[in-house]
Amino acid sequence: MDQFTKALPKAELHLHLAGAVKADTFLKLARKNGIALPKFGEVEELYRYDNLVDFLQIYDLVARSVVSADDFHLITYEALAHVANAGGRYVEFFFSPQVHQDAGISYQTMFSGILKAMDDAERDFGLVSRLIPAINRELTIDRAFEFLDLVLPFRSDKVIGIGLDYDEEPFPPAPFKLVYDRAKNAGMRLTAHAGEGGPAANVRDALDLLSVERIDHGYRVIEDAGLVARCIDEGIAFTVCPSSTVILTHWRDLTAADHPIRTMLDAGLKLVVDTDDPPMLQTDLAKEYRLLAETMALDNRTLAEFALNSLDAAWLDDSTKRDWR
Ligand code: ES4
Ligand code: ZN
Repeated sequence: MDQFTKALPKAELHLHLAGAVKADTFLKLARKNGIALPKFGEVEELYRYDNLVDFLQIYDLVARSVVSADDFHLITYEALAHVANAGGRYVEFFFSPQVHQDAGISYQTMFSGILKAMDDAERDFGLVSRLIPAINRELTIDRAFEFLDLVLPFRSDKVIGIGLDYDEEPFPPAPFKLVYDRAKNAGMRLTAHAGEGGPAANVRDALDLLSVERIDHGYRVIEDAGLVARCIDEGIAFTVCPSSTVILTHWRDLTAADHPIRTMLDAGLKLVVDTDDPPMLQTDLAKEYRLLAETMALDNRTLAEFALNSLDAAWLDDSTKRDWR
């Protein structure tokens, strides 16, 4: 099983860069850049939380420990090495420019370090990657438009889309409609976190108002049978993150008959298995496949189906996808 899940050619489509910083790298950067940390006895205690709000506080602290272009290069290169090690063949990953901006970092600094590491990772371990700057939905709509002003000049074959993340429960997708319209007109691909903390209506609004091409998490889609049928019909992919549900949501038991990932799978939705924040959730891509297989008694055929879905939902051109199969 270990060999099989690792060897499966998988695409990772839902990973946050600051959530992919190893604890010892976080400590090293925080020390170097004079970032004060809460008092901890052990390194392992840094990444301990049991809900999204507490998680996001540490996530922001990790992000604020990243200062120079070299720091951005380091965390990106390590994150991509980690994906490659778990058998990832292609990755589209999020990063949160606004938190770095608020720490006084320029967009040029962020993008230069990240983009160089993407090139280096492709050269060193053949891992192709694409970047998705994501809007922090907890900030204002004005800040989201400012995000576009600062991000769109970096749009390229590597910077291919935008996302919407942070705490969905108090911050639904609908107010971001005009922001997404503008990103789409500028040629950006579109995705958003929806239906994790918020209701099925947020999944529908992400599709209808934001025009997203896929949904990150999306668990609460199962509360609306009509919407489930529509998503199947339209082939909408959901990037689900098993460990993330166990640690950051109230769906803590993957063996439960009513875990939303189980229900989504049984309903016939197109699922892509992803990590969200690998070191911060003590996981990697192969481990997430394995975890689902073990807790939900899935066969290798189903795991291979997830891997095919990951390629299918990737924002790659069709000829690249054909070469890959
Ligand atoms: C995040 Cl909503 C959410 N979940 C996990 N990691 C994140 N990073 C930023 N937003
Ligand atoms: Zn996420």
